[in-house]
Amino acid sequence: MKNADLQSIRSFLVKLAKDAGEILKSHSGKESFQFKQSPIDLVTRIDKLIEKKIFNELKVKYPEFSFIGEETYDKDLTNLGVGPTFIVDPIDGTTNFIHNFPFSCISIGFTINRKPVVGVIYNPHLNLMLHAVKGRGAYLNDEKFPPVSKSHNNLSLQSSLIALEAGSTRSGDAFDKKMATIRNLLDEEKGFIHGSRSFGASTMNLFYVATGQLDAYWDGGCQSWDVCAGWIILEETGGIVVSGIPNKWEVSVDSRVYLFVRGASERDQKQFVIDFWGHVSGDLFY
Ligand code: LIP
Repeated sequence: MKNADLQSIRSFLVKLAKDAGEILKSHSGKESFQFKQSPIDLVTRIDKLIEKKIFNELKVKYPEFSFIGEETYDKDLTNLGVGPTFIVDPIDGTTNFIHNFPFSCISIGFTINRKPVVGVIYNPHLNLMLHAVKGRGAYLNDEKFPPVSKSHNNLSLQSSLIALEAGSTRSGDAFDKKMATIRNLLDEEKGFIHGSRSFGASTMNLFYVATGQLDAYWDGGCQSWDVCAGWIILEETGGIVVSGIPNKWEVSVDSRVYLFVRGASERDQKQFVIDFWGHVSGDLFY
């Protein structure tokens, strides 16, 4: 697909996200919720309504492309293929949305050959419109992201600020390993990182890694729609994505365990990943 086509897809997605964001904002904090897989995996009628609206508009404009959406996903039937595919989280940060905490976003990614090539994230509370096309840079409200620079230090695990989420799978082996890893990272005698932050929305975590205000984001249990759009936005600012499980430098968008690292020198990024993996408590399976 030509670059011009990707740019026109981006423009269409920006408009879709803007319109959907108005709906999100007007209902934030006003909705009742239902449980999905567990009592901490929440959904509202607005998640479903926004997904339907985005799906309908994409089907009219791009009928030949595939669609994966959080609220219509079926783990036995939905597979990410090599063809052009929209990957949509109608509300990333649904718990924030329910509580009117202003970190809930529309997230629309687009993949070709299973790789993110266009990403649009809109936070209507803070009026942040983030978008990127592969090879064309990342933008925040039409301003190109400035290169990530941190004058106080180079990228290193011990002086890092990292987004770490409890997520919505809060039982079993993967949850135990996740908590043990978070403990390893914070422990004075182990990783001893400067600190961790949990914004309850992968999109917002990825936004702050893309700006360099956070050094990394590690998560397990989230899904392609949580990370697809933010992935390409981060890559376009010089950041990298590897597996959240040790020794896997190649990672697919639907692998569910990820480590995102901010822009820095290739050598520092590599060392950071190796040091980080040294604190991961085993393989996490979801
Ligand atoms: C949530 C993410 C959160 C992640 C959770 C969950 P939702 O998305 O953005 O950061 O840790 O696993 O997937 O459910 O609000 O769209």
